[in-house]
Order: sequence, then structure tokens, then C-alpha cells
Amino acid sequence: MAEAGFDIVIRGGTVAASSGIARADIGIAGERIAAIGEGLPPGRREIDARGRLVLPGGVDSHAHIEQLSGGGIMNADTFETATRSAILGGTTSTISFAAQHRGMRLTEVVADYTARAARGALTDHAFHLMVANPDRQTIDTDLPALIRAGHRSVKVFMTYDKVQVTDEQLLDVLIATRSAGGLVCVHAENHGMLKWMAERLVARGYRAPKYHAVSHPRAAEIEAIFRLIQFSVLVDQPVMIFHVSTAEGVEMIRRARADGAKVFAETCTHYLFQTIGDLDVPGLEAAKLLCSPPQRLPADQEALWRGLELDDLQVLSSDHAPYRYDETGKLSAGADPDFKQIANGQPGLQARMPLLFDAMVSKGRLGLQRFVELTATAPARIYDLPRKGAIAPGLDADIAIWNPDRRVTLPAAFDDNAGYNPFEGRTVQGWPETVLLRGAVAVEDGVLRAKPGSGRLLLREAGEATRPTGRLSPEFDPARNFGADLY
Ligand code: DUC
Ligand code: ZN
Ligand code: ZN
Repeated sequence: MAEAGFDIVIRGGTVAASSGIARADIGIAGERIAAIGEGLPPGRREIDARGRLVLPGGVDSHAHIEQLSGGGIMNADTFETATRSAILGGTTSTISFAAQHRGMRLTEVVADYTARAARGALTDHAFHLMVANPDRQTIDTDLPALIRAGHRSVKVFMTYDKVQVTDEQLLDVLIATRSAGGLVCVHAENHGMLKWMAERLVARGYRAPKYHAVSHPRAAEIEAIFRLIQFSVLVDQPVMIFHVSTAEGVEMIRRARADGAKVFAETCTHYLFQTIGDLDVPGLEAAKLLCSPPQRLPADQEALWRGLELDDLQVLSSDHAPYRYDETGKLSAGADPDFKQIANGQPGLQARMPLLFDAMVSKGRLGLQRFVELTATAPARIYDLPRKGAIAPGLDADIAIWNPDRRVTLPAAFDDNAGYNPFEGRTVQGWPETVLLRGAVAVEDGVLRAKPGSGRLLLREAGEATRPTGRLSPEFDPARNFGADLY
């Protein structure tokens, strides 16, 4: 393209491009990055980025937005409120859930979420297909059709009464997804252990929010991750293990990957910045922090960081799941709930990038390149968003311009609709001051400019992460199973 045609030039920043980190200008034409280089000719608009870091917009691949929980509570955000908080925090693409519940037709669920996001979203967005009603219609027809139509990731729960899939249903989902070309994301905790622990705790009077963490033993995560890996290997279907919280979980994933299993894994902001100790506060305050799996120990945090360093964990997401601290959300069961009655989840779309920038870039843990990889490039690659998560000619101009010197004390509430901020009072260094989505300035010096509905649905082609390894387990290999065709 003719260089004279730049609509915007971002000038003089330090750019974390796919080709490396260097001082450069970025020329944007229309929605795309057209050129990266020194001394680009003037654009119709110039953005001075001297002294700034110019990074790809974040990709948050695990957020619950305008979603009905398993317990029947609508979470606090609309697509508008969730994604405005995302973009103000430097995230330009979100993947949230089209959440089926029992009795619902998956095709209708997807149409409903798609329409609501089209009206409200300020980020580009895709959906994980959440399967909680794995009947024949869903497994044989709707799920494969929706995957082929471009919704290339599926989500299932191994626990929670109202959404859980059984082992057999999980295998059905894995096989159906394999046939259509998608990735299966899993909430991996052992259902029986959780249920038994919770009942035993409540029966003995341990009702306070902090006992939620006791009711989700680390053994439940370890067991379910182990089981899930075996299922994935049995049918040769890639999986993504959501929100890994334990050192043992990381260790099992490391071993499985070394053995050639196609297993991806994420952890989330709160597991790196909160521990179980944060729940030990008087009254119901800790309800604000309840999430599943729960926060663990400092030693687990160290293991998660090590896993992120070694690429055992490839993705850092928020698991944004906002419920207000009132009768519409956390206290929907009244003023004296036991921990089982408190909705799980905390807001995190806006805090994710600044907290991680501070830890990884300002304080130097793993560094700038790994920050970009874990928060943007890897989720874009794994979830088949080839125009997102990196800065290179031809890609969407989704760019966050960070002031690496600015110190911000995180406020009591962010721009989502949760009404509180679990990271309130922490001071971070580094802030995304200006954010572009597909070449449009969405945030300018911290002020929101984008309009609801400006985000676009991202339909996806099956990419590398969705491809089976081709290593058939003995029982699925006709050469070794007496000729049975099980696919
Ligand atoms: N855990 C989840 O798995 N999803 C939403 C919120 C939570 O805490
Ligand atoms: Zn989950
Ligand atoms: Zn979640």
C-alpha cells in the first residue's frame, strides 16, 4: 500500500511487534496495520508514542458476560459494561460464553448471545459453546454445525449439579468436537469430592465464605485434571484446562505435554495475586472473592509462575464473572448465606492487563515479551484469531499504548457493573492510556471513545490447536483394536 495513505501513524514508541521489540512507527490504513518502520510519512492523524510501549491489545479468552449462572443468577454485566471495562484495561478481544442450560437448544442460545453482544460489545468477541444439555440433538447435530460455522471452542464442566457433564457425556463432547474441528475447554474439578465436602462443612456449622475454599480441595482439581488428560488421550482430542490453580495440576500438565498429549492450560489473574489467606476476614466480605477453583497457597502461586515461564501454561485470562455484593448477586440467598449459596466469581476484565503488566514488565517477572505472549498472542493463536494478539503488517490494528511510568492505585470499583474491585488499593506501575480497535481510537488518554456495538463477532477457522495429534490410543486404532471403527 502507498505509505502516504496512512490514516493513523503511531510515532516513536517502543513497539512489541512479532518481529521483536524496537523503536518504530506504526502506519495504520483503515482497520489494519499497514507498515512498521522508522520515519514513516505523516498520517492523517498522528499519535505521539515517545516514551510509551506500543503493544497488541489484550485477548481475554475466559470471561463470563451477561451470562446466566448455573444457579440461575444473571451476572452483573451487560456486554456493554463488561467490554467497556475490558477496553479501558487494554483488552480489545474477548471470548465469553454462549451458555446452554438444561432444556435449551444450543443453536438458540448462540443466536441469543450473538444478538446481545452485537448490540452492546465494544470489543471484538467470540464465544465458547457451553454445553450443559448434551442430548442427541446437541451432540450429533447442533454442536458440530455451530463449530463448523466458526465457534471453534466448546466449554464443559466436570462439576456443578446444574451444568455438569458425566464422564460418558464428556466423551461424547470430545468426539463430536473432534469431528468438526474445535478445542474443548474444561472446568476440571471432581464433583463428588466438592459436593461431599460442602455438605459435611455446612452440616457441622462451617458456613462462612472462607469455607468455600475448604470445600474445593486441591485433590478435586488434581483428580479431574488427571482424568481429563486420560480422556483427551483416549479419543485424541485437544483440550484446554481452564483456571489451573494448583502446583500438582501444573506438574501433571507438564508431564502430559512432554508425553505428547495435546493439552493446553490457562491460569487466571486472581490465582497469581490472591491466596486462601485473603478469605480469612470477618463477616461476609470474603464473598466478594469467592471463585472456583479457589485461591490456594503462596507455593502454588510460585508453581503457576514457573508454569507460565516454562509454557506448561500458555494463557493468562481473567475468568471475569461479576456478581454485585448485594441481593442481586453475592447475597441473593439473603443476608446470612452459607458459602454454598454465594455465587462464584469476581470481576477481572479491567484489572488483568494492568496487574500483569506491573508484575511482569515493571517488576520484571518474565518480562515484556512473555507478557504479550500470555495475555494476547497465545490466546489469539490457540483460539484461532489470526488477525489478533500481535503487531505485524496485515493484522488488525488492535493496539494498546502503555505509559510504563504511570502509577495508578486501583479504585474501589472499575467500569464494569460489579460495584467493587477485588484488587482495590493495589498500586501498579504502567497503564494503557490509549487503545485502538481495528484502527479506531476506542480509548484516548484514558477516556472511552468507542460506542456500544462497535465490537465485531469473530468467526473462526479451525487452526493448529484444534487438530488431533494423529496418535491413536490402542483402543481407537483399528490396527490394534481388532478393526473396530470408533470415530
Ligand atoms: N469459576 C468458574 O469456573 N466460572 C465462573 C466463576 C468462577 O469462579
Ligand atoms: Zn470454570
Ligand atoms: Zn469461568
